[in-house]
Amino acid sequence: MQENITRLQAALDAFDITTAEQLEQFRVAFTGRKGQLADLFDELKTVAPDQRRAVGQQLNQLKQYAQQKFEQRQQELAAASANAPADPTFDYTLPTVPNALGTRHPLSLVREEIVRILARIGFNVEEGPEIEDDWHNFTALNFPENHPARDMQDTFFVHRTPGQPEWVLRTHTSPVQVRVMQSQKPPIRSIMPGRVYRNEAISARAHMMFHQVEALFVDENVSFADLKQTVYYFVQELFGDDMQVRFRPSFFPFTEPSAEIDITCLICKGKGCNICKGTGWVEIGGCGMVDPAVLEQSGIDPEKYSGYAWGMGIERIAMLKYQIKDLRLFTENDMRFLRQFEAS
Ligand code: 2U9
Repeated sequence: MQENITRLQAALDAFDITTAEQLEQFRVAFTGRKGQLADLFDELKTVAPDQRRAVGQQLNQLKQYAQQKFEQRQQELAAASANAPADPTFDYTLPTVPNALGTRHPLSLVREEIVRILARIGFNVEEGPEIEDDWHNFTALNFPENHPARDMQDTFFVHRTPGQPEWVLRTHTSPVQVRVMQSQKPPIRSIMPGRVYRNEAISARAHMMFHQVEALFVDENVSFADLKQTVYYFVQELFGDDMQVRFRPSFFPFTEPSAEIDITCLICKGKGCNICKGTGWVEIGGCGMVDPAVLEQSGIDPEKYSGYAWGMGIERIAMLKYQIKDLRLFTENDMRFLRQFEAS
């Protein structure tokens, strides 16, 4: 046994550790569970009982010695590799792995494009509160007291306490235009993109929250011809030069006369398909001359000034532009949907 101990001590001393591989070889050969130290501890059973204690102590010292050597070399190797000179075979001019960038939401893309197009012809962006009073959302816009749009079914009411002012989640962005007319003097040329709310069940075609953009131009001698030219310009900038525009007579409480705006169906280019129900046209919004009563309510003299206004749903434009078939995709944050706008 003594001989074995001396031999092992010599082997431990002689073992050179200069690499990580040698460190591992040292561990396997000496200190590991099946190493030479473990073998000697097994042999302890064969030592005469009166010597066993002393030999045991010797073995423990040898084990400590081996472990210390292992740990010391391990630290030295770790320190050496931290200070190691750069790998000469590595090409530092290689491009880095690109960061995964976020994408713009399709509604933001469309809103930004609409704002850019209209900013080029002098429209500025205005914002207003999403919680509105009944007066700005309905009364100032000529909605009679019993108009169905005020009904619980269409409008989210924030307060319905008798004697308290009624607050609503705005059902359109038109109250912002009222606020602009109250606080500014003509000429007014502004657009209002923003979120609006309606008390609707969520489906592929309807949502309780969506986005609108409205345009308002108030000045002396503004006519329906000005409105039509602005819409022609806008549609051709947004959808392309070969787009046709059609105005269909309609009714809104806040405009007179009023019209719906149709454009050539983007899918069949006017030939007729199931998207446009065979008509060759799709609706993108509504428009009209601001009702003189609305101008008056907002503090603008209808004898001196006239104005046009038009409005569109941003979701509707995005659905037509990108051929999106379900409104719910805009709010679900499904990465498979959003990633498709990476390059836009
Ligand atoms: C003021 C006066 C008039 C804005 C207008 C429309 C016609 C219209 C809809 C299109 C689709 C809303 O998102 S939608 O549901 N809008 O048809 N909006 S004229 O008229 C105004 C606005 C403000 C003071």
